Amino acid sequence: MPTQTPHEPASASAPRRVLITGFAPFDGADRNPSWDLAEQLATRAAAGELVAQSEAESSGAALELQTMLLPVEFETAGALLCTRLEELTRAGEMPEVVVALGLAGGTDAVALERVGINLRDARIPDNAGSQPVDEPVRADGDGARFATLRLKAAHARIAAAGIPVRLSLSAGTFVCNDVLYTLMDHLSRTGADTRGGFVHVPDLHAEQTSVSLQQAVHAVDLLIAESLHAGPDTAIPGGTLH
Ligand code: PCA
Repeated sequence: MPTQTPHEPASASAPRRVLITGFAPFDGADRNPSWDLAEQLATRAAAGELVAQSEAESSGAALELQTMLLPVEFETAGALLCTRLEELTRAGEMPEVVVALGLAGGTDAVALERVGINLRDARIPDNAGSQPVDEPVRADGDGARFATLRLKAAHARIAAAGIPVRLSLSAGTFVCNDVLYTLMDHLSRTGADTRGGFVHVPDLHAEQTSVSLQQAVHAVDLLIAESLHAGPDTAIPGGTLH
């Protein structure tokens, strides 16, 4: 009889696949907490410690979490993610959930991004020296693409865990917005049965950070757990008046 690790489910049903992306450092920084967060999630998954795992395993399936490091470059970040998704599709290993992570310096809460817009307007050059101003992400694309993660259900759960969190209506106009727009555009055009979205985190390594790395790990874990559930998001008010 083959030996089983404690984290392997008893049944042989297909794994629940999740892809997490994080970014390389940019703007002169020597690290990007979004990548540290992705790596922490992978470490915790390997140890069988994620809430998303215990919820997936209760339905008899293992959770398989992959990570991918993205460059902070307009021309390559979204394209590399799409190429990876195409490869996974060909291999029959398309993830059910894709969560892209990025740093939003100077913020004080985990931001669950609701929308990517078809606009590039860079205040600083990206890591390839490119600084597009008022250009579309995709010339023939729709104006906006919406995240399909269960953001409101996740928001409620993350807030209940005491972690600073907000629903956000703008991921900015730099490379993070590009990746969110490109991801959702790809999923929509290919008709993939995959939920996708983006999370901005504060500088988790700052001395005075309002969100610790461990809190951010827990927040994204709860977002994954919620997003692996079938059905529409919870219909609770979460918009803004202005
Ligand atoms: N944050 C930037 C790009 C990479 C990152 O981590 C952004 O918010 O666009």
